[in-house]
Amino acid sequence: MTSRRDFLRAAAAASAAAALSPAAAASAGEPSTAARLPRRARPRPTAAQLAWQRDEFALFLHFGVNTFTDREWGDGTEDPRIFNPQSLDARQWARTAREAGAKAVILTAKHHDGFCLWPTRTTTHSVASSPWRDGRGDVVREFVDAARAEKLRVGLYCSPWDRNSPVYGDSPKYNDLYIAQLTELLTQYGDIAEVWFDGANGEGPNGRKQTYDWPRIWGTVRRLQPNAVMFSDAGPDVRWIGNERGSAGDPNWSTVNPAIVTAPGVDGPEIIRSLQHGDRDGSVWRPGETDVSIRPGWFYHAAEDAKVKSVDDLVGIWFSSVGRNSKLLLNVPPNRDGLLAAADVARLRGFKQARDRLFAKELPRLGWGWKIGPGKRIEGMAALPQPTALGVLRLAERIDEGQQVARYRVDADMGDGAWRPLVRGETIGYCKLDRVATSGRVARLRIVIDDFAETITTIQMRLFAARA
Ligand code: FUL
Repeated sequence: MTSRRDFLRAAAAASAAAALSPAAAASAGEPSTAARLPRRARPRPTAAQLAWQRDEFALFLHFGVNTFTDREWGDGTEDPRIFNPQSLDARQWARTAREAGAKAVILTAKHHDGFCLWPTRTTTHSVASSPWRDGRGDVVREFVDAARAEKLRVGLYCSPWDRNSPVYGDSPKYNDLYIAQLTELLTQYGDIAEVWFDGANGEGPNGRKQTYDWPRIWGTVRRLQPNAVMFSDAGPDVRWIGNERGSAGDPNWSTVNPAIVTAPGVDGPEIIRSLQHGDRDGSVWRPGETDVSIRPGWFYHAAEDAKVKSVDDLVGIWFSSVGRNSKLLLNVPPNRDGLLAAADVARLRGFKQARDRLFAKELPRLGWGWKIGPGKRIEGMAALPQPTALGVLRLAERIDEGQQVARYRVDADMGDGAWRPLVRGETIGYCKLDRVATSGRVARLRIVIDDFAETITTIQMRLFAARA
C-alpha cells in the first residue's frame, strides 16, 4: 500500500533522479506555468475516498436466506426458520480476509429478499425469527466485532430493493422504512467505512414501482457516518465499474461527468462506458470499485465448489482492477454452516502467495516531481542500482493532488544505450500495474509523459524484479 509518506520519499528521490538525469533536470528547470493555473481546478479525492482507495482490496460476503434456498435472488416469501448456520464463525471470515491481504470486508446485511441479518425493529423478517442462536443472534454484530478484531474496515450492503416488505412500492412509506433500517445499521455498529447500494431494482409486489428518495438516503448516511463512502452504480462517492467480471476500463479516470453518471438505476451504453473508463474532463471525483465473485454466483451453492476461480484468474483480476486504478471487492460467500468453504479459503491463500511472489523483490523506489502546465512533454530518467531483470512495474500518481496523466510510456535501456519501449499506457491514477518480463537486464529506465490533464505533481515508479 502506498502512503503519503511513500510519496514524500518519492519526492525526495525525485531530486536525486533529477540530478542523475539530464532529461528530468531539463523539464524540472522549465519555467513553471503551474502558478498561473487555478490550484484546485481539477477534482480531488476526499479523505474518505483516499482511505477507500488505499485499502486496494476488500472481501465481499453474500450471506442470507439464499444460502439456504440455493438461489441468487430470493422472492421475499422465504420462511425465516430456514436460516440456521450451525457453526457460524465470523472470526473465520475476518481472519481469512486479513490473511488474504484484504483491508476491509462488506456484508450483505439485507439482500433483495428483505431478510435482515440483524434484529431490526422495522420487520419481523429477520434473524430474530430464525432458530439461529435461539432468535437472539445478530450476524451484523458478530461480523463487525470480528472485523475490528482483525483490524479490517467494515462495510454494509443494504439492498434498496426489498421483495418482502409490504410497503415496497408505496414510495414514501418504504423510504421511511429504508431510512429506519439504515439508521439502525449506521448507529448501532460503530464506524462504517462503506455503505453499498446495489443497483438491482424490481417492481413492488402490487406492481408499483418504488421511487427511492436518494437525496434523503445519502443525506442520512452523511449525517450518521460522515467518514463513510457510499457506493452505487452512480456513486455519490464510489462508482460501480460497469461489469461483474473483475475488469476495470483501461484507461480509467477517477473523475466522471455527473450529467452522465447521474443516479442509481439509470442504464445505457454511454453510462456503462463512463463507469468503465471515467471521464478525463469529469467534474467530480468518483473512483470505480470492481466487484466480482470468486464463484459463478454471489451466494454459496455447493454445486459450484469445483468452480472457484483459479489463482491465475485471481491474479489476472488483480492486474485488471487494482492494477487499473480501481479497488477490488472480491466476493467469497459463507456456506450453510456459516463458514467460508475450504476450497475458497485455499484459493485465497494461493492468491496471496502468488502476489507475495510477484512483489517479493522490490528495487529502490524512483520518483519525479514536476510543476508544469499542459501541452509539454515530460521525461524522467534514472539508472538502476545494478542491471536487473524486471517482472512488474507499478506506477502511481499522487492522487491527493488529482489525476493528471493521460498518455505515457516507459522505455528501458538494456545497457547498450538504446531506448526500447517497455510499457505504454494512458491513465495511471492511484496504481497502474504492468507485467514487464524483460528478456535481459535493465540498466536505465525513462518515463515519457506526453499528454496530461493539468499540472503534474509527483510520479512514483516501483520496480519488482523478475522471479529467478
Ligand atoms: C447486484 C445484485 O442483484 C446481486 O445479487 C449481487 O448482490 C450484486 C453484487 O449486486 O445488484
